Amino acid sequence: MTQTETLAHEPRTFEQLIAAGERIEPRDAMPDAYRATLIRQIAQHAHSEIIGMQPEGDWLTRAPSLRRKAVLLAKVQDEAGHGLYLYCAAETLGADRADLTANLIEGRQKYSSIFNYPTLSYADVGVIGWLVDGAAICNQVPLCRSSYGPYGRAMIRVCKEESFHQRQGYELLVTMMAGTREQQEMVQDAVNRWWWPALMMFGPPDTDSPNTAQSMAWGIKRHTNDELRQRFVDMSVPQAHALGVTLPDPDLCWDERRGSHDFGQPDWSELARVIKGDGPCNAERLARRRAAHENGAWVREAATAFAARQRQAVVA
Ligand code: BYC
Repeated sequence: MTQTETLAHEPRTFEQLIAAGERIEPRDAMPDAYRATLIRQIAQHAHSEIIGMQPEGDWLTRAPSLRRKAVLLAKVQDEAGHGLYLYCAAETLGADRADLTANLIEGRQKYSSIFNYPTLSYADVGVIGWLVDGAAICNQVPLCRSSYGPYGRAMIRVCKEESFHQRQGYELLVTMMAGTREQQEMVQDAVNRWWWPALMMFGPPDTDSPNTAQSMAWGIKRHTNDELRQRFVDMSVPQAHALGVTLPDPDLCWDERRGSHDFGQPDWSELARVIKGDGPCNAERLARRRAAHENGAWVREAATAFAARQRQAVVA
């Protein structure tokens, strides 16, 4: 066997796989910092999906028709499923699911700022679908090509469902905009309240984002926060126009030279406050998650006892 043939069979290093644009799988060696960054991002993402059930879940008992209730129920259940795919992806990195939950409810790990704002009317359900799921799609479609295999594969399934979520939101808003003046005003009011928080979902500006450069070098993130924010604005402006609503930004205008929209900056101090736990609903969201965890203790105990009994039966 020649030396070249021997080398061809040697497993490639982490750096070689990343340089070749190939996926890292759980069995592959990886730097501790890569593993830690992925656990941080995937855990935050999973927590966001689970906490993200609350703002819309609040409207399940008040949906205006059986059809709207069935659609909303399906969407909220999908978010639970997304959380589960993502917790599983984190487990492939050696994270313990119970630890991740403890980190969330004890405030050691973050979740998306967007879910710390209240839902004040049924128009909010439509606007969350349109803008929040729209922002999530912009952010998550590139994550389907993330360098870590289990994360990228989970994202493919999540994105398919997010696209249904966005359409149901937009369809609800189209219906309301064809309704009474009061309904149209409810939609505009919801857009005014959610537009800036939706822009903040993409994270701080690139100049203030400590993690982006390394995450891009490792192929975890494929675009910077500002690139994705720009993509979202360019996508949303014609949709707002078609809907007949105004986006609450006096600086929003088409820049012929760049072939993109110029837009104003969100209040970055507000994002910092909400991330630190001082948003309108942070305390309420975490309290509800903590209560759900405590109320579910008997289910976990029963499942653990059942699994132990099954193992005993196999041994016997
Ligand atoms: N909120 O260096 P940066 C959904 C943190 S759920 C809170 O730019 P990175 C849905 C950031 O974690 C969608 N924290 O960080 C569900 C970092 O803190 P640490 C959720 C934020 O990671 C239900 C620090 O600020 N999507 O769609 O490179 C119903 C510095 O930031 C936020 C995801 O989780 C924020 N907005 O980039 C409906 C997507 N922004 O950890 C819909 C996956 C930043 O250093 N995650 N921080 O202490 C990502 O793409 C990236 O983690 C981010 C941040 C773009 C969010």
